[in-house]
Amino acid sequence: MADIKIPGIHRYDSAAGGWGALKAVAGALSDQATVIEGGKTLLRANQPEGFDCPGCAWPDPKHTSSFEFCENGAKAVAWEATTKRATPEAIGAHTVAELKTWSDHALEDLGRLTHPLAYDPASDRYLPIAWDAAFARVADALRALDHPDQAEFYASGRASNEAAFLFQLLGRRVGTNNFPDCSNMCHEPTSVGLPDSIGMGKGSVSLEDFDHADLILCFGHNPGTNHPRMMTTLRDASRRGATILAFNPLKERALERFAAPQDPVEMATLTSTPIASAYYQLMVGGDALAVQGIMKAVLALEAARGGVLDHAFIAEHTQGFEALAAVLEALTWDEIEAGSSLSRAQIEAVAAVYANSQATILCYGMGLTQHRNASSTVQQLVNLLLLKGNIGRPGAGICPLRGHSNVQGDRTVGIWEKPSAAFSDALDRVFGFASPRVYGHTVVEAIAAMEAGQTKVFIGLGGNFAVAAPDPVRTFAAMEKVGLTVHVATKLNRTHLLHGGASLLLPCLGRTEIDMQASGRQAVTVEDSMSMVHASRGLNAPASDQLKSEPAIIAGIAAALFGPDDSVDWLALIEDYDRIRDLIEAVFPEAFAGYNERVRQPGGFRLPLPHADRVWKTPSGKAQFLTHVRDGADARRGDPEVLLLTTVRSHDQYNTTIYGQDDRYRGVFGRRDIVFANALDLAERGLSAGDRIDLLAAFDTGGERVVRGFTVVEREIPRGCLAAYYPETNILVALDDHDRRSGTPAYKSAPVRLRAHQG
Ligand SMILES: Nc1nc2c(c(=O)[nH]1)N[C@H]1C(S)=C(S)[C@@H](COP(=O)(O)OP(=O)(O)OC[C@H]3O[C@@H](n4cnc5c(=O)[nH]c(N)nc54)[C@H](O)[C@@H]3O)O[C@H]1N2
Ligand SMILES: Nc1nc2c(c(=O)[nH]1)N[C@H]1C(S)=C(S)[C@@H](COP(=O)(O)OP(=O)(O)OC[C@H]3O[C@@H](n4cnc5c(=O)[nH]c(N)nc54)[C@H](O)[C@@H]3O)O[C@H]1N2
Ligand SMILES: [Mo]
Repeated sequence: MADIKIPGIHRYDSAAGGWGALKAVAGALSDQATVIEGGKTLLRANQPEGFDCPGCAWPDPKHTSSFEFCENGAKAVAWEATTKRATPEAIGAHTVAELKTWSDHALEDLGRLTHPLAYDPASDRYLPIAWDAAFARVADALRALDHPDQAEFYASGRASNEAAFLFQLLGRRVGTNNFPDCSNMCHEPTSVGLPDSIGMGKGSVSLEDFDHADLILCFGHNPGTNHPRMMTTLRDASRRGATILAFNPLKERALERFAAPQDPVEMATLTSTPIASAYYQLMVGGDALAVQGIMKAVLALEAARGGVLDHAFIAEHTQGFEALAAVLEALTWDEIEAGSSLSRAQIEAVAAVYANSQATILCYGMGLTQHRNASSTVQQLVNLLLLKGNIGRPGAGICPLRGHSNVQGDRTVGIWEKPSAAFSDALDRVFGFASPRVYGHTVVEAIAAMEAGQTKVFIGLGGNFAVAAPDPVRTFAAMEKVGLTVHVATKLNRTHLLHGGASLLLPCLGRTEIDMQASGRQAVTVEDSMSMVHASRGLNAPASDQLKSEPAIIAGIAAALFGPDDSVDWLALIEDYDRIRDLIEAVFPEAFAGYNERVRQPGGFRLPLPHADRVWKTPSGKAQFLTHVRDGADARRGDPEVLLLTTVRSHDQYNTTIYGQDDRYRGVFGRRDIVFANALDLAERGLSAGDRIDLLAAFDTGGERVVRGFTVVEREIPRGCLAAYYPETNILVALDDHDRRSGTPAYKSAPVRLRAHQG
């Protein structure tokens, strides 16, 4: 294989997991000098009395199991529990201009922020500031707004329910619904697409359902890297004889084979469990047509032999079947094959397996949601399930794999730019004010507002807004027009360095740390991908005695803004987080009934999921088959020269946090400046594996959006498709290229051109 000669590119022949995973953790821990502290910390992740692992949102069996080993969870914990410190001296030793030249890795690798800092324009440095002075500056800036919509309240999904609830209350009391959040870049097509179909923007399955499914369909997610604890579930299902079908342009090792690092037999014998029974390498963005093809073939099987569809379910529980059948009838196999790059025979094989399945679960991730028509594609997935009544019964259902460990919970408690009327009314009732009804900004809309010079204050509750967003040419410039930027953060990142001259860095406690308040040690709560709410308690000493908890920082700002006579006693809420949970319960009396009591039960509790009981909260009271006239979502815009670039996570990163330079399961070591390509596409352009190339955004009239000097690596990937790492290639994703309905950027189908590197 030509690739073998490229520096840093090797063949990875082992299964995912196994001894490689154990070695990698040892590496991550020793680098962060947390061998002892981190080791202890790890033993408490996802334990009844421990903290919720910040690595991902996959549920833990009742939070009562023995320690669930997970390499990437361990890295996330070690990165937070590091002994490195970004002290005022360490940060103040450099100008911001200097820091901007550092890599994303180097910025975060300074370690944990220890003191509140304020940007000093005279010296171009961050200098210490007292907490009270910092709160007063934020309050002054918010008070000085001409209009509340001049503020943006960004949230990343690591924040707890308690922090998120206070954050949305602060923003709405200021008077805006501008809550751009990481979900807008992630699973918004789920939050937007599923309610029209099944009345609820969340998954319907529980962990137990995986014990009863005989078929698991995996669309566009890479669990070996991004949801490693899911591998245990998939391995058990596979061993039980369940069929697992993977749909992914890249062959991901963990979906092919997995050795569980916790299984002594697999470890000792170097064996592994095959995961996917069949692997379908569809083209980037080909899912909508692939799924419609599967449905077309399923209907053909029904016509030929009967007994395939669940007619009783369709009649009693759904609307729109005939319209869907008509659209599928009209869709040609040529169109399906060309648009998915799967053959009719392959698609019919999937349909045959599906037709015979008694209980099917469909899982999906970012490979599905980050496209120009993603909300519609999510609805096609639901259509497929509805055909056989695969929602709302044991062993069946839809399973969106959420990203950040509490992104779902943040939305539940109100981080949403489009609040429902019921929610707004409840807030007004509980807090006695008129909350804003005009919808606020998504991430993409927030960037537009900043670009237009409308934004005076940006407050970020975690995250790395500008680096996570598309098109840094425009986004970075937009960020530098904001009057005051405020970041509640654990570590320094590039977004913190982009501001319009006034900026505050407010360091907070992480999940792993003890949160001590007036009434004693506090727990926070989080919701996993399957709507289980449970408590999380840190156990490490805080990284610095200056840190405040996220809820305390938000309350500090609010108290400074609204004064001591405010109707909400912000500082009293912080003394005991039970009081915040009581308020959440007051706003959501059904979902969170008995919150404080139930969250103290081992494993917590499950939020109500009507669709899991076949109660459809749609206007018609039925689940809807939804069809979509082809909505011109062709990202290539008919240009055959244009390739579609999908941007993915490596094994050594957490979103914009780059732990290391390896991507072990894809055989990439010590580098990230590569692009995976099909050999024929290279040959056609006179290129070969190992060549240095430039990637140009295809429809960029400014000509500025280029990635230069990457190396091409030949991979088995469908013609016309490329894959590279995020965030290095975000410059190729246009801000205007997003799912029309949800605003989620099309990070997974950026139209690009490839040329030999021009030095
Ligand atoms: N260790 C670790 N864990 C994480 C994260 C992390 O960065 N690191 N991030 C967290 C977050 S916020 C999220 S959202 C999740 C992300 O978890 P995933 O959804 O697994 O994330 P990605 O790496 O973006 O890629 C998804 C997969 O989609 C495939 N893909 C790309 N384009 C397409 C397509 O057009 N169709 C199909 N069918 N597949 C496609 C890619 O090849 C890749 O295997 O993980 C969470 N957990
Ligand atoms: N090209 C491309 N772009 C993408 C994606 C993609 O697949 N491709 N994926 C998108 C997705 S799915 C997502 S979710 C976004 C991620 O967008 P974000 O959620 O904004 O980004 P993160 O990289 O997760 O944020 C990392 C920062 O969070 C802070 N942090 C870490 N822990 C804590 C904590 O406990 N509290 C606080 N207050 N701060 C903390 C640290 O300062 C750290 O630098 O990126 C999106 N961007
Ligand atoms: Mo995400």
